Amino acid sequence: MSGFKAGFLWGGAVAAHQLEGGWQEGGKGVSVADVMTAGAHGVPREITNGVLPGKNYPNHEAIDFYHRYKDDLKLFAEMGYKCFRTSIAWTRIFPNGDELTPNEAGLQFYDDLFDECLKLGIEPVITLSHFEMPYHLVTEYGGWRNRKLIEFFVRFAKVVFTRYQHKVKYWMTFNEINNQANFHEDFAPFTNSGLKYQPGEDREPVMYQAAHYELVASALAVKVGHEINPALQIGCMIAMCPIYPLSCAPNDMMMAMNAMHRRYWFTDVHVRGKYPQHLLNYFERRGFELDITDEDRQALAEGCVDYIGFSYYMSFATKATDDNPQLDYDETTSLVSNPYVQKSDWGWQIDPVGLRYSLNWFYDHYQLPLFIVENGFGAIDVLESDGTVNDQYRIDYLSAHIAEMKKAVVEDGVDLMGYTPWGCIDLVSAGTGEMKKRYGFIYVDKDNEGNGTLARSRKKSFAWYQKVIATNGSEL
Ligand code: P53
Repeated sequence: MSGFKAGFLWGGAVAAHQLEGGWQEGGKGVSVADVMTAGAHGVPREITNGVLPGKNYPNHEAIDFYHRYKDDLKLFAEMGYKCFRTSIAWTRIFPNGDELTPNEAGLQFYDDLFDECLKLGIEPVITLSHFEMPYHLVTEYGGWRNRKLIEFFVRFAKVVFTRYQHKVKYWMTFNEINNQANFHEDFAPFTNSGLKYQPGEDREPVMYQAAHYELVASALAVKVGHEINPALQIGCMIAMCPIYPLSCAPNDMMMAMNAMHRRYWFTDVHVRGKYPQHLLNYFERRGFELDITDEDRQALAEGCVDYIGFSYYMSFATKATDDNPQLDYDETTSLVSNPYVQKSDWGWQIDPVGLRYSLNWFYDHYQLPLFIVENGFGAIDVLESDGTVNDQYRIDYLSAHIAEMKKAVVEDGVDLMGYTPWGCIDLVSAGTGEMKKRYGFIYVDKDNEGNGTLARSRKKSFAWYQKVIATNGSEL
């Protein structure tokens, strides 16, 4: 007995903008991902004003899944996937975001994609907004700082729930909605919310306002989704990096608690339909006056999610300092290196036990079913002359995480729906725009500059994961 329930959703996860390419095909509009250049570890991606000549925009072609998905899905089926998590590119359905009627060619593309999945016995798991909102909503409306976006998002959600309700049961609204807790950098505000800040602007209240509108939009989408079809399971999606105290000094512990409050209150609103008191007190102390109406409060209360989807890659650590008497958490300055764990080449702390801890943390707080919709190891792979990739380090990472996941289920009693490792086929990194930060079981021949044949080949981890699924997690 492996401990995972029958029908456990083993699979893999991707996002439209990171693999589809075809950025102008089928009437697709420009998304925020289409105006981001390639960066590297320590070199941020540039967000350009529209698509400029001579720049390298890795998402435009990505790995050309748009044309190759049938073959890629066959490889997923060969691994035994029960489900496949991807997103619907909002710009294929509403190219500018503010149209009244959807683009039929975009809708047809996802019909075909989902049909192909179902034919292979693979259940689609769909994110509505995964770092790829229409760029037009940024230039014309200022992104999610504008209340109008609620209406646009809910229209989009309604159209796709209605169209795909008999093909897609599992949905998530906003990918890693809490990334924007990291508001001092430009990446998360832009990818989460289409926010561009003015120089000197007080970023923090803008982030809270944008997140509020998204949470209202999410709640309205959950409500309308259940009205369209009560069988739909609609979840939230949280980037979980549990934050440990660097020591057991009481103030380090309080610092870690505050940090968790500041990074994970989003889940409280999604699950409980209201703001936690600590955050309302924080708004008051900081003098943030946000546009939160009674109607919004009602919407939040009526659109609670069915499950919690989350990503897990790493844990964080923090400590109290004398210059921070309120023990406020600032994601840019408050994190410290954890001396007990190793790091990836991109500085991500490798901590399998943190996954067990996270599963327990979520379940203790919310008692909702959990779905690990991302986990994985971004690494530099070497394609051998015989076409193989010996990615034992990826197998080591994933098997250690699955072993901890199993303890959370078997020993701790957590209700876990499924597990979809990130980037099950190599794709464009969200954070850096690189190809060389690879996560896949399937290698894609393409480099950071965009050269390569786009040919696919099975890595060593392919057969390993196939066996994991075949044995329902008994053999790691
Ligand atoms: P990349 C930061 C922290 C945790 C997860 O990330 C993150 C990020 C943003 O970089 O993103 C998620 O590609 C996200 C995916 C992304 C994946 O993790 O930067 O949902 O779109 O590709 C891995 O290595």
